[in-house]
Amino acid sequence: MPRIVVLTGAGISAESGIRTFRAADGLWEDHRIEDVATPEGYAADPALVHAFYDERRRVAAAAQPNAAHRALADLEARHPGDVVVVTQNIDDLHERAGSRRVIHIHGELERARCEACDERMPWHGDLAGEPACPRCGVRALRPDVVWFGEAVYRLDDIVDAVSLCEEFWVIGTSGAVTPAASLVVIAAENGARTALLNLEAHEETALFDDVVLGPATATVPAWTA
Ligand code: BJW
Repeated sequence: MPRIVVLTGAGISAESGIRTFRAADGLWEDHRIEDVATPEGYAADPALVHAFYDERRRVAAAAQPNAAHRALADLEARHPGDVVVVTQNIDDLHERAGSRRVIHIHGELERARCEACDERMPWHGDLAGEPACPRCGVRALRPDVVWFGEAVYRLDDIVDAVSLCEEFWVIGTSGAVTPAASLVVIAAENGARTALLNLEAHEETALFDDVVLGPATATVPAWTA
């Protein structure tokens, strides 16, 4: 089991040019994330939701990992087997920085899932225009991401790792979305030392043993050095 579990959120990719969700500029064409990232929102307007994710796939593909992603990859390289990153982000900047053990609790932009046959597959292009599923031929492909009300990925593995780790660090997330936001309670109850590295304090800040405020590209390299 890894000694250090790191939970990351949109804040770690902000300085790579990927917008966070709940900042003042967090709206997408006047839609809140809660309106586009739900099964109900998708059922009501699939073209809108595809446009939202197609744009984000292009932005993420053009973005580069920053010093915070690289610092976590360096930490894992220095301590093989000791570090796992659980990311809420659907971009692949941790992997491109060199992190090897990454769990995407909310899915991945570069994957699609067929709602007809449940096949999941790598996907690098647009989903607008409703391409057919290569397995069953039905035009029912959606981004392989987790929307509100849907079960997150690999929660059992994540809870096991968080329960047994010695250090639980949370980087760049508002703590507004469960179950990811509840992991700090599990870590603390099981004796891990907990740290929050975030641009600003938020409602969950009091749950952590250590709090380091500032931009991730400055705080994470210093914290992991
Ligand atoms: C920096 C920085 C810098 C900026 N340096 N820091 C009623 C109905 C249905 C569900 C619920 C309900 N009530 C509660 C729920 C549960 C719900 C939930 O939590 N809702 C809340 C909103 C109340 N959760 C769920 O539904 C989850 N599923 C679930 O519970 O399933 C139960 C179930 C079990 C079994 C069977 C079936 C069901 C699923 C949650 C899915 C969340 N999905 C999204 C979209 C994913 C795809 C996509 O990316 O589009 O995940 S929503 C969005 O929020 C995304 C993010 O991963 C997630 C968290 O956001 P994050 O990362 O924290 O970003 P921000 O913007 O909020 O914060 C950024 C932070 O960074 C800020 O604090 C900044 O200060 C900081 N920052 N720059 C450091 N440079």
